[in-house]
Amino acid sequence: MDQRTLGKGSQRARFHDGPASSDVNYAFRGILDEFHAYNDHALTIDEIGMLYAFGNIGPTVDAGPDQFELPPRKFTLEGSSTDDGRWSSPVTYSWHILNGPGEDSFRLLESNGASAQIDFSEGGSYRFALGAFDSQVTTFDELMVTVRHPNPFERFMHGFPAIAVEDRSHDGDPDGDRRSNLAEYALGGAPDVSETYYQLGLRHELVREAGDWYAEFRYPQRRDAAQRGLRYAFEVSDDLSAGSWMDRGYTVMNITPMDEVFEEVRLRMDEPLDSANSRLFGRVRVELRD
Ligand SMILES: [Ca+2]
Ligand SMILES: [Ca+2]
Ligand SMILES: [Ca+2]
Repeated sequence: MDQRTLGKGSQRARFHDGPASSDVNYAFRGILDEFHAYNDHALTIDEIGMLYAFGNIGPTVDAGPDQFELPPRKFTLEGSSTDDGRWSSPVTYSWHILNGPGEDSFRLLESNGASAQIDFSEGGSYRFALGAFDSQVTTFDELMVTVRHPNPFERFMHGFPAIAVEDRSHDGDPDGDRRSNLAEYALGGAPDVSETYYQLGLRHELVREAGDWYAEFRYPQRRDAAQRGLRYAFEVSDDLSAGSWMDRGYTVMNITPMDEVFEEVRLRMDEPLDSANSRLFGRVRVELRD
């Protein structure tokens, strides 16, 4: 091995030659293999190990598999991570949106460790990143999600973000007004407000013509119902029992615009009322073709 000159020794430096107290350069004559000094003491093997890679290896993080053509509703992203335990354990997680269709296109419902529950309201492509932080180093992994575009009913329900995701179906009735979400959508109701029949524009009256009494009914319908695949069927019953509803002959008298979105249908039963059938109930049944 070549003889090398180390830097100036200090009074405390010890080499093979023993203590040196001079302030002069001197030749090194031993074999130098591995030498670490820090804060005036020789490092232990563990401390030496910690110096490598700055003593820490960043977490390995996996944001989970890419997702394609999800329906526009709640979905849980499941990530994971492993780490060497330094500098602190467990690691902390953070989810980030890198790009998406727009600001209001999704909501983060809940984030718990490496998983995140997201409510998607717009179709398109999203890119998320999951970060794992071991209190010194953050590492990221990315995830691609595509969401199909919501249909008009789904878009309507997204207008009521306070309604729980599981209450958003056609048949759901989160406001308990015995009108399904689909009926609210079709008749102009709010699925989170309990409306009376009158508030919703459902009316009935008796009209007299040529000595006979006829029942008339009015209800709102969407002006673009056909484009939306909505169909309104009017049925009547004498006693409201489940099996008694039937399609009985009627004539649409007129259809009057109410506003930009809705119009009022007025129909008259073809059969005049007689004293024998003193009660008649009407209802609108709504169907949606997908
Ligand atoms: Ca680490
Ligand atoms: Ca309802
Ligand atoms: Ca309602």
